[in-house]
Amino acid sequence: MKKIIYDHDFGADCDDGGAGAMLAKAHRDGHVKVLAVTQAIANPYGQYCMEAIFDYLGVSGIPFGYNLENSKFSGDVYHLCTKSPAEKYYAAKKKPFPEQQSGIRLLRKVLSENNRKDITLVTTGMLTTVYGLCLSGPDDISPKTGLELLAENIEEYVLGGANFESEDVREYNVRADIEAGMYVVNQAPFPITYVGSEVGFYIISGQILADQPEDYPLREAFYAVNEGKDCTRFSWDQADMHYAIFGPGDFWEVHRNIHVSIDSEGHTFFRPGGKDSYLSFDHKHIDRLREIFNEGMRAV
Ligand SMILES: [Ca+2]
Repeated sequence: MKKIIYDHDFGADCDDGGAGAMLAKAHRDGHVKVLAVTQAIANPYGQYCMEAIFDYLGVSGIPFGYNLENSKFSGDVYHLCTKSPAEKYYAAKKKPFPEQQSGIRLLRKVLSENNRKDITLVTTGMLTTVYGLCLSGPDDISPKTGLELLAENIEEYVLGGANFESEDVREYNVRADIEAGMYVVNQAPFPITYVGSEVGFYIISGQILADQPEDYPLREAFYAVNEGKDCTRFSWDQADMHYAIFGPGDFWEVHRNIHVSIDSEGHTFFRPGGKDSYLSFDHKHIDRLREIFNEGMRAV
């Protein structure tokens, strides 16, 4: 069974939560085993809300890691779609918010205990966590560096970010933390499979959330991003997660042996001959993928 580590930036946007719901259900239904869920932003409500979605969908026992290492991404904008549903969820359950543990330390522990190159790492946010993990040195958890742990345990890294349609686009996930983006994209030695922002941009999903129970945290998150008027959104992170869980299948074409780089403003450049890959898809599949993403986000 495929093992997955998921790192996200759920908070300012809602598609990370949609990807999280798809992942929780794939775990619950025995398609994958989730080893850890971590966050790139320093917004605890984003992770509280992600934990609430997993709980709502009947998934427990997965370790969640919080960004306790830096506060680059904190403040109200990162609470937009997660604070209110998280507060309501735990208040209704009469439970305190979950305890916070360091995501980077959690990942070092999970990787050091795994000892096999069979994990899929999927990220749907800025590259802050991966960068921090790469730079982490030997400690009480492992004598190995983060780079060594990643190289020994990650079979595929599915990175939601960059853009393979236009060099004019400054894609958010690679430029939001540009120091991390330039390191992970330009210097990190491990191969990366990119799901560029042009993929999810063409698939609008979330329609099904209108019919879901009002106490489903993902439903409120989607409405919050649209000021309560609508519950649909681009499917950047769901596209990333769908490939990470199910592989190429009938939908995704994987372009291999590509060299990918970004400049200091976040523009993407790519050419043949390298360690990386990127996805594309035939737009005749848009309607079917929207249905699949909606079904993946459905609670009842
Ligand atoms: Ca995201």
